[in-house]
Amino acid sequence: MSDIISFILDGKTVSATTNDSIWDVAKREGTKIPHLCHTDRVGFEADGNCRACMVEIEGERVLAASCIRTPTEGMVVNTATDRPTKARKMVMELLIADQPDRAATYDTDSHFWQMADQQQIKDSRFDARDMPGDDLSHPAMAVNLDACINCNLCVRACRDVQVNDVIGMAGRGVGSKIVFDFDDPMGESSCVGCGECVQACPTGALLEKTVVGDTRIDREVHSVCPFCGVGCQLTFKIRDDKILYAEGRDGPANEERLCIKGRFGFDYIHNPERLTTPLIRKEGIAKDDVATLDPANPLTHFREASWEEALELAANGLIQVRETKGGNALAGFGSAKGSNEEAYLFQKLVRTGFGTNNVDHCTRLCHASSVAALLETVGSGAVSAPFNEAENAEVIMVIGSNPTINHPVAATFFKNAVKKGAKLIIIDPRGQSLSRHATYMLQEKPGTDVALLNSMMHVIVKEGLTDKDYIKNHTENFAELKAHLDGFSPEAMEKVTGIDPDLIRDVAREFATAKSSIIFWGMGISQHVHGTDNSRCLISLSLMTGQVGRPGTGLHPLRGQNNVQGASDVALIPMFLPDYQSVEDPVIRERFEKFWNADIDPNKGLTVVEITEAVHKGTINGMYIMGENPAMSDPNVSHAREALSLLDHLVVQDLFLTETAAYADVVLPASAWPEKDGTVTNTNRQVQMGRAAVPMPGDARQDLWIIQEMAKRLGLDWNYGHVKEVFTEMTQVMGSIKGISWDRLENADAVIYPCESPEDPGQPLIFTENFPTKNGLGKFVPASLISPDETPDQDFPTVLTTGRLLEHWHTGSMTRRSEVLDAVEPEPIVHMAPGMMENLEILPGDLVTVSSRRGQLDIKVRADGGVQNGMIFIPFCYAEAAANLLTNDALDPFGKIAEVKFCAVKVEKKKMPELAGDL
Ligand SMILES: Nc1nc2c(c(=O)[nH]1)N[C@H]1C(S)=C(S)[C@@H](COP(=O)(O)OP(=O)(O)OC[C@H]3O[C@@H](n4cnc5c(=O)[nH]c(N)nc54)[C@H](O)[C@@H]3O)O[C@H]1N2
Ligand SMILES: Nc1nc2c(c(=O)[nH]1)N[C@H]1C(S)=C(S)[C@@H](COP(=O)(O)OP(=O)(O)OC[C@H]3O[C@@H](n4cnc5c(=O)[nH]c(N)nc54)[C@H](O)[C@@H]3O)O[C@H]1N2
Ligand SMILES: [Mo]
Repeated sequence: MSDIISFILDGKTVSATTNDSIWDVAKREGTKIPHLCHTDRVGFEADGNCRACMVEIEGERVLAASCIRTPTEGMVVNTATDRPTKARKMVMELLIADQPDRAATYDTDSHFWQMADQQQIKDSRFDARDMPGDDLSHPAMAVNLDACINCNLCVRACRDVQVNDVIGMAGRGVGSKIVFDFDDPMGESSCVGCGECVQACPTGALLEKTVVGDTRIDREVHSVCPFCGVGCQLTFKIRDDKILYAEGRDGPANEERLCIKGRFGFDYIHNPERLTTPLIRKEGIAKDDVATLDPANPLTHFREASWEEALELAANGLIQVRETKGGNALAGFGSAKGSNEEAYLFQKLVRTGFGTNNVDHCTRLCHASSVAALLETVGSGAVSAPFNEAENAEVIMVIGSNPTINHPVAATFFKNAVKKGAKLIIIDPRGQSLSRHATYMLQEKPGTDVALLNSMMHVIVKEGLTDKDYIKNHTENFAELKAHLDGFSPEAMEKVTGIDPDLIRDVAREFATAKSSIIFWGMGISQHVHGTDNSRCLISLSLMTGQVGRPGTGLHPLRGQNNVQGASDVALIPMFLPDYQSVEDPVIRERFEKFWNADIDPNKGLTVVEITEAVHKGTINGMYIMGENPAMSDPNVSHAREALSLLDHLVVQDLFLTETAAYADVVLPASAWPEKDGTVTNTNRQVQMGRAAVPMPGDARQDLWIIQEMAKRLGLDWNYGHVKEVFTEMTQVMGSIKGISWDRLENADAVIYPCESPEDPGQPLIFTENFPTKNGLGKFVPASLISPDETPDQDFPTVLTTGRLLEHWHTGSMTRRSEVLDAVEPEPIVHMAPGMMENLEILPGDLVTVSSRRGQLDIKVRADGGVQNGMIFIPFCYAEAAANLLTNDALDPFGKIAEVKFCAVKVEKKKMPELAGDL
């Protein structure tokens, strides 16, 4: 049977594939059949429940719902004849009967009313059913079931697309309605606020709260989400220069999906605490006098200044250090939250204006160890395949990563794949919401991944499950690894990992024998003193089973910040020039010196935590920090804060008076992502176009402008007119993006690299033939067991692990200033196992004091069955209980990443102050 059939639609012969519905073909032919319960967005199955799209098929007694009916050869279909037209109008009229008065409805111009207008139906002759009214319990979304037509789109959005399974149908007949969980108010249900239901709702029964009663939008701007590395394309919906909400766009990474931050989390840019004018530290205010500083009222410590004065002072302070102590007494932290162009100019400024390679950014605290291992073994730090390849994987392994919280849209694709039959292996000391979709959940002891992964590889080798051809043709050093693995039987490792040897064997067999297995990993792997070893094991596992370089296979360290991939690519790192070209290689260096017309220091620079140390030692005296908040995000943060206070000169360029800016001599108010044009590169290596949507507040300026003004004052002769000139310069020095031009990106919105020529569509899968190493081979590097740097003892018997919450971004500077996001998670909490709470005689909501060798804090307790006994979890977004006061700054020797996933602490019920005397 041929895949293409032809049939007659309204008298015209048309063709269709066997996947098309009549509705699809009609749409293609320009015929607008009304539709309510149907959308052709990816992930939504047709349901055919509303009957708004009925058509007539000759020879059939009853009308057919065109959205679920597939045409067959020779079929004669009429959409515009009397019978279906009348039937469709009747459906609309019946539905309107149940609608609230149009003028009073949440969305007077909803898809529903547009469909009614299209059929010229205004009123109804029928009686209304009585439905419950408003549910305004959720901070971001309003529910008005009165307008609901039970079309089921929200149920499918929640169940099939995002796979959150919160919304269902309940009741019968006229009493049937959608419910959240067990008919809970939305705000009290397990809803994660992704808003997929709102985007799908055709009637406004579910609507963004910001537009209830007035859905007018002045403008729409297509851009990318500035939160995580997934890089969701979105459309900002703007009225009166305010972003009211965003809608998912059909980007290659997100296919129209978003999460709570990307849909509802943009009001941080309109927050009254935004910096709107340059600030200069007042005479006589000590650097470490931060306790009384209120970010809403900086004028106690700073005075307002003109841009001219602030820039002069900012640059002169740096020049003074450069002239008295040399360029290596300066350092810069650039930003992974801004654009590629900003990051490129920032590192160029530090290298050629300061005269040092002391330039780094948050990647050091993030995937530095993963990148160190990847560069060493396979010659490239980028992911080998987009995360969307999960779709083609038989086995998906998620290790040390909590994607429903941290890469929520990527997680939806993992869940979709599991629904279609993929097996999911999760390896994490802590349970997570993805666990319920897992085939295998290996809840190991924290910090034992080398033991666990080596024991998996031991099984694979002993049982002969390696891919011998792959090992022979594509790798080196296997013999050494094989010998090394001898001592790592699952039985021997059980006491280290706590995992049943049989389970290890099952998982090892599944991974090795699947047609395609893919690995996703995160901070649970990288943020350890043995982070590089953890990654080496993952790479070895992939290589020995040949699970790389084909569809559905690969190595994917899920990148965190929206532009951490891009910031690293453009060399916001101390050891490389753009495209990971060693700064210590004289040939490469000379090429850049010529191109930039400036000298470059031949020594690699210092990394984030090393810079803090150098400040303490007095060898670094001046810093320029743009779009990073180390006074919250650095490990052992008291030590890091002290370093900031010791600097002779500190310039901070941010949106807010952050904990870091509190130590600055000069604060420069900058542009937020939705206020600027520029490109970003997501975890998939997709370079995407961001566009300015709204103006900057007050006298805040573009980051790109500020960097250039600083450069000028530091003696550099730069003349970039438009941001695209910076991008074009990048393409001249970076082979990876050589084929991507600004114009191409303006049209395509996303191009994946490596992309060698304007004709090259870009390469989603890499390592298909060989590895970008000198000999083209991937290298096995054995890893031995190393304990965490600080293990529990009598004084500090509990393990502290730190990380994130869905609603908050890192140090909270942005999301705690978003009303919606802060409303969901408003206060510091420590997550603790119920068993441990019982031992400590603590109830949820009680205050505890958590202390480590480095600091202490008071924090409220939340019961969390996912956390192991003997362990606690604290998110690091809360300034009033900063988790990094406690963490350990011991470093992985290769990646120079700190062990923020493991340190020893003591937890005590908070002692209330004794009341003085009798009352
Ligand atoms: N909502 C939100 N999303 C974010 C961010 C944010 O701040 N907020 N930040 C972004 C950034 S920059 C990053 S890097 C990513 C981080 O995203 P993830 O890598 O998912 O980050 P974490 O939550 O820090 O840690 C991941 C997991 O590691 C586990 N873990 C801890 N110790 C171990 C261990 O010893 N072994 C194993 N196997 N697992 C362990 C934790 O239990 C946790 O589930 O998120 C990005 N997305
Ligand atoms: N305990 C613990 N500590 C950790 C981690 C952990 O898991 N546990 N994770 C580590 C990881 S993976 C990371 S990536 C780091 C993140 O550490 P940071 O990068 O320091 O954290 P952010 O809060 O993302 O800081 C970004 C800053 O940039 C500002 N900003 C946002 N957009 C712009 C812009 O367009 N222009 C300018 N000029 N400024 C802007 C924000 O206001 C904010 O102050 O934290 C690390 N620290
Ligand atoms: Mo990160």
